[in-house]
Amino acid sequence: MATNRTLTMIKPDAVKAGHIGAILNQINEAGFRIVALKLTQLTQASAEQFYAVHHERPFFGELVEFMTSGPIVAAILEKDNAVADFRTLIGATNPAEAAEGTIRAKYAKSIGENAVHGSDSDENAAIEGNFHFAGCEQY
Ligand code: FUP
Repeated sequence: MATNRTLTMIKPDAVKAGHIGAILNQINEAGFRIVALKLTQLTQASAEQFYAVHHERPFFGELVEFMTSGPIVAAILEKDNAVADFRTLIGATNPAEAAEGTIRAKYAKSIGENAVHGSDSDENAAIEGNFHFAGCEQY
């Protein structure tokens, strides 16, 4: 079933650099409604679970290390066509290839430390939203 929701994380690099407010503002200005929001930190086990699809990739260890290196902001966002529109808003995985004005072009340091996550499908948006938030935390 298609939904109008996506899951984002403001990653440890962007939180450490003080970009939470600017990134949430850009998300709001782009027309997304915040359904759920929290500052939290992934554990080794929860990061490995979240990124299980990448388990065999050569960058998996670095990815888990980075994502557990400090707090993140997790949020569920709602908008028509949320998954695709949010991926447009954040830009390419590699900030060197991200379109001008996108969140990754503005705030990401590298392909590994790339400021934000965005779900890649409606199915994963639902899984990832429920990974971070209980039903009673989703408004
Ligand atoms: P994206 O959907 O744009 O977040 O990108 P992917 O699902 O392909 O990758 C998930 C995360 O793995 C990225 F955010 C950063 C990390 N990654 C690397 O560190 N190196 C790579 O070559 C590709 C991804």
